[in-house]
Amino acid sequence: MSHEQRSHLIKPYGDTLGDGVVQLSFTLPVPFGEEAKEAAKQLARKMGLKEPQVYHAAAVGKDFTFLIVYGKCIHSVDYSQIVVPKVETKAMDFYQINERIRQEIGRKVVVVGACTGTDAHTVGIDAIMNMKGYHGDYGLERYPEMEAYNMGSQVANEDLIAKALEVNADVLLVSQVVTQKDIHVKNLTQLIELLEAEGLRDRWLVICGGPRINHEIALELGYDAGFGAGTTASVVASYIVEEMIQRKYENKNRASQ
Ligand code: B12
Repeated sequence: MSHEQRSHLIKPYGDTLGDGVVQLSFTLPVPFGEEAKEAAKQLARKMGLKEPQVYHAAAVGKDFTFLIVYGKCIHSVDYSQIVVPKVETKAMDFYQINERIRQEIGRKVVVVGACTGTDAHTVGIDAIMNMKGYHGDYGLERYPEMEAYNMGSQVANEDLIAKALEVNADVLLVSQVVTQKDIHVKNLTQLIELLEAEGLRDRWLVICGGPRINHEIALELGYDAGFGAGTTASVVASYIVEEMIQRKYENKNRASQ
């Protein structure tokens, strides 16, 4: 294997490059003591860690032990083979986005968002839509060239669709935070099925987001795009605007053919 190829194989880095050192923390259902530490080391070896060492162990109540273990990972991955589908739109700022809408769309972009199903987490959708935004990045309600409707949480998919029809939306934004028993997958899938059944799927850009959502999952579930943890409104708005402009030109081209 050439040096070039070898250099793409990566593993974690602790003291010296390529030493593989990682830190694990976990709780075992046994009382604090030497047996708990030995059990942690044996588990770490089974996980592929060489020379495991217990750096910290503490009782969590009388029957549980919390442990921090260091060890050397024996595995590596070939970084040159990593492919991650993601939204490729170049992010613009608040001013550039509004200007782009004025120039290229010529009317307000209408966005309806909600955290759907039984999911009661509003903070994520608020971060994207509320006036004050998130991380110093204004939410969509602040954009003069956007009309943003935030329906809050625990919104039924049917109600989201009804609102989108009522306000003649361009975009649906769906937030899913709870993922227990894959409830997010069921819920996100139901929305797409409803849209398809009503012949509405191609009418809107449909975007989902949440801490365990990414673009790849979103595409698999039939969405146009997906955004995960740490997303800011301007990143989403940049995607919306560029995608709408691209579709506008594609439709024009199709019509003139
Ligand atoms: C605050 C909170 C609550 C609050 C919610 C208050 C509210 N008004 O939202 C309360 C106390 C009500 C709550 C309740 C519950 N919670 Co809670 N909660 C949290 C907590 C601590 C923070 C979530 C949060 O606000 N994050 C901050 C926001 C900004 O981040 P975010 O949601 O990821 O959003 C960002 C991105 O994901 C993205 N994004 C999100 N949505 C969208 C949508 C679009 C369109 C786009 C583009 C982007 C996008 O952009 C956002 C900004 O970057 C998390 C743990 C954690 N630290 O994350 C648990 C957590 C989410 N909750 C959890 C659970 C289990 C529950 C309960 C089921 C607990 C219970 N047994 O009752 C209930 C759920 C009830 C229900 N019906 O939904 C679990 C979920 C586990 C899982 N994988 O399913 C977590 C992870 C805690 C845990 N470790 O167990 N919770």
